Formats: sequence, C-alpha cells, structure tokens
Amino acid sequence: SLPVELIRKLADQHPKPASLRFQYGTAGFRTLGTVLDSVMFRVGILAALRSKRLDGKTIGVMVTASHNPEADNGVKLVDPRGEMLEAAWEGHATILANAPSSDSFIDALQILVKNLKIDLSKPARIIYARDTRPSGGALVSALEDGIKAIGAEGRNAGVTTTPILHYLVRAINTKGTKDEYGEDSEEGYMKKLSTAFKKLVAGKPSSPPLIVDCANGVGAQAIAEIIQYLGDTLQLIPHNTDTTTPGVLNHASGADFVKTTQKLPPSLASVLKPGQRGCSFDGDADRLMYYYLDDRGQFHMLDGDKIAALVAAFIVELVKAAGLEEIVRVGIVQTAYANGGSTKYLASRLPVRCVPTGVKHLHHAAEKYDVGVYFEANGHGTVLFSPETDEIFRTHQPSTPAQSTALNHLLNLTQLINQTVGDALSDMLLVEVVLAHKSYSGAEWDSLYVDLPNRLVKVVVVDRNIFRTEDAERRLVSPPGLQAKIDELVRRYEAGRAFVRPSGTEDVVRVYAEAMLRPQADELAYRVAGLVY
Ligand code: NG1
Ligand code: ZN
Repeated sequence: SLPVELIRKLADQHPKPASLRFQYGTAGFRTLGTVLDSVMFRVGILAALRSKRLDGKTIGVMVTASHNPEADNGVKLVDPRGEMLEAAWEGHATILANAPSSDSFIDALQILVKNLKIDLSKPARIIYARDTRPSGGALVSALEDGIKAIGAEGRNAGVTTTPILHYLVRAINTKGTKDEYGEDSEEGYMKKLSTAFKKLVAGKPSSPPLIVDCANGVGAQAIAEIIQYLGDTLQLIPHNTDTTTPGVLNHASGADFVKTTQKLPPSLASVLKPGQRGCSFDGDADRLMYYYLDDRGQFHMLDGDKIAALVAAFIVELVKAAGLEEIVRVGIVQTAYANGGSTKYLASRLPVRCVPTGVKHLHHAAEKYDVGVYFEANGHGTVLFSPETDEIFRTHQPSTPAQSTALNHLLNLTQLINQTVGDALSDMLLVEVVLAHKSYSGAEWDSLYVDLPNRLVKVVVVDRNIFRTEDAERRLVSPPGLQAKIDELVRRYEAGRAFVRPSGTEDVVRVYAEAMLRPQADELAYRVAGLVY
C-alpha cells in the first residue's frame, strides 16, 4: 500500500496555492516558476506510479519552460521509449495537481492506484533533469521530495537539454536488449552523435563555420561539449552562451524569437556575415531555426519546413541509391502551421499528412511510415525509422559499391538522429551533413521552394475554450458561423489561407494567415483576428 504517513508529512511541506488551477497541456505543466512547488512534488509521485504501472521501467521528468520567459518554468514526463507521456495520463496529472489539500491528494492517489490497477510492490525508477532557469534548483528539490515520499529510485541527470533527457530515458530502458539505444550518459550521447557525424561527412570538403545562437540557455553547454567531440570536422561558433546573468535566457535570441519576429537576433547583427549560415536553439535545445544573410545583407529564415524538405529529399535520394525505393517508404508529417509553399513542394514528391499541433500527434503519425519525417514550422522535429526499416538497413545485401555507400549513410543517419524527440543539436548536425553532401549554401537550400509570406498573431479572448476545431485544426466548428466568415475573407486573397485555433500552451487564440504578397498576408491575419476578437 501507499506510504500514506510519509506522503502526508512531505505533502504538507508543498501545499497547493489555493487560487490556482493547473493543467497538463501539450508541453506538460507550464506557468510561473514561483507557483510550481506543489506541482513538482506531486509529479514526483505520479512519475513513480507510472513507472510501477510499467513494471519498473524508468520514467523521465524534465523541468523546463523551453522558449518561455526566464521567470516561467514547467515540467513534463517522458515515457520509457523516450516519448511524450501517454495522453490518458495527462488527465491523471491534472487531477493530482489540483487536489486542494494533502488529504484530498492522497485520496486522489488511492483512486488512481485502484482504477489503473497499479501494483505498488513493483519498483519505481525515475531520471530527472532541468534547464538553466534560476527557479529550477528549488523545483528539483520539491520533485525529489515526491520521489522520496513514495520510496522511488531517483537519478539526477543534472542540468541538461530536453532531448538529452529523452535520450537517457530510452538508453536506460533498452540497455542490454537488442534495441540498445546508446550508453546511458551524456558522454554516450555525445559519442553516438559525433561518431555518426564524422562517418557521414568523411571525405567531404569542410563547410564554412556555423554561427550557433544558444539563446543563453542549456544548449550552450551541449554545444561546448559537442565541439570537444567533433574536432575539426565541423567549425561551430557559439553565441548567446551566458547562462548565469539574470534575465538573458531567450531574451531577443533563440529559435522562437527568430520564428515569431522573422528577424536575426540583434546580438548577431555584427557577427553573421553575408552568405554565412547561422542557427538558433531555443531555451531547452529542442527547437532549431537556420538562417543566412544574402549578398545585400537581407535576412532569410530557414525554418522547420525548410529543414523537413532538405532532410526528406536527402533521405529519399539515399533510399533510391541503396536500391530500396520499392521497400522503404518515406513520408512527411506537418501541422497547419506548415508554410503552403512547403506543403506544395513536398506533396508533389512524397506522402504528406497534416495533424493537430503538438509533438505527440506528429510523432505518432510519423511512426506509421517506414521513415517518417516530422517538423513543426517552429523548428521542432525529427525523423523516425521503423524497427523493420532499421532491420532492412542492417541486413540488406547491396549489389554495387554505390548501394553499399548509400546504405551505410542511412545506417549512420539512424545513429545521428535523436529519434525520441526534436533535438536542436542532432538536427543541426543532420542539416550540416546534408549541406556538406549537396555542397549547398544557405541560398541554394532556401531555393528548394519559395515560402509564402505569412503572419501569426495572438488574440486574447474571454474564453478560448469556445473555439473548437476540426480537420487537423484547419477549420473552426465553433463559435457557430465564424468559419464561414473566415472563408469569405480568405477567398479575396491570392493563395490565401487562414485558420484560427486555441493555443494549448497559452491563454490565447492563435490566428495564422498566408497569401501571395507580404502586405496581403498581414492584412488577412489582422482581419481574421478582428473577427475573433
Ligand atoms: P500552442 O500554444 O498550442 O500553439 C505551441 C507551438 C506548438 C508546440 C507547442 C509545444 C506554435 C504556433 N505553437 O503550441 O507548435 O511547439 O507550443 O511547445 O508554434
Ligand atoms: Zn523547447
């Protein structure tokens, strides 16, 4: 049975703020760092129950608020294969977080244990990590109290990136099996990625140096480490690496800044030279944006859609060159935020699916392909190789040296790519591999297709829950009549497209619009926003 006395004693030290309601959303719990103490304690216990339910498999807990302002923090659970928490448990998490008192929390735990038939005699194992946020240390202590209260085994992975924590979870749970993912240490991760990268670029002329904007977050630490492993195979020049000065995290820098403002971080203005490539990580290093300045100094953004196009084309080529095009099917998964230009380009070459926003939707849809490439326009994404495809790459007998080379490249890609979740570091190395193979400059990559001008705006509304969508969030079903009005507006714009959906992470409604010309995209976005308001 549950150690009720110990849980109560420790729960009393982490009381829930009376006025607040917490919700486990697409990014876990996320709000001001100062109000998350009770949530962290309870998440420690929830993670232990999840582990027990899965026969003692290790569950991950990541303390981060990603690209949000420094004062925010958050927490999300990672399932045994390194994936996002199973959807049904999001509801359990929300219930536990909102129990008003220690007693009602314990009652809720008892109900959960009973309903889910959790065998409390099973072991519970948890690995946890946090990003560089100042509130992280105290929140981890609260989490550790939760882990202690239920008698689970906890392993502290320290301050690290979200994707490294996902990697560790999978590595631990596959240790000693035929699916072994890698050594379960940060060093193991660095070795795995750098070894694969070196093999993939062997013999290729070395690329010009790449500027890396670390958003003053934990990515700076990962970049500093990977540089040690890469030697002279790739020149990285890190910027925005200050993880100690208060207030600088994600400030006017990082992948989200680049995507939402469609601008170069001001701190790179005197750094990035015309023609040179740069990229930005977000605060926990799971999103990546590329860009370059053209000869006239004009900024060009290479977002998640451009990364998907680059990577998918490369993999398709390799699959063909390996003689596997009849056996291995490559597909793409996007969300409604994917630029219309990218969808048109990709859909004429490959199967493309559109799913609702949120990594779990993309990930699950990508698993349906032999090779599934998924990227959100904001730069979060990865490539999944099915177990059967992995096996084919390992066992297929090439009939020519060219086939053998292509097959080796594919095998190395399965090692380079973090298949658990989007990973800025791994994705950056992947992009660099493709650019090196194709001898592409930023401009050549950019010219794969032309982005339609687009605008994303937030609208604060009284109740965002009245906005309900269908067709992968591309159409509104409620409030009644609104979609017809949007359609009526969109029809007046060449290549016009617009949609409205409630955010899953903020108390706002998002409006997205695109059109053939910049002023029209802006105008359409503001007119649709006017309908919503
Ligand atoms: P919401 O707030 O539901 O739009 C945002 C991003 C998602 C995803 C999640 C999780 C946009 C428009 N939305 O979701 O793509 O990354 O955060 O972090 O970028
Ligand atoms: Zn992030």
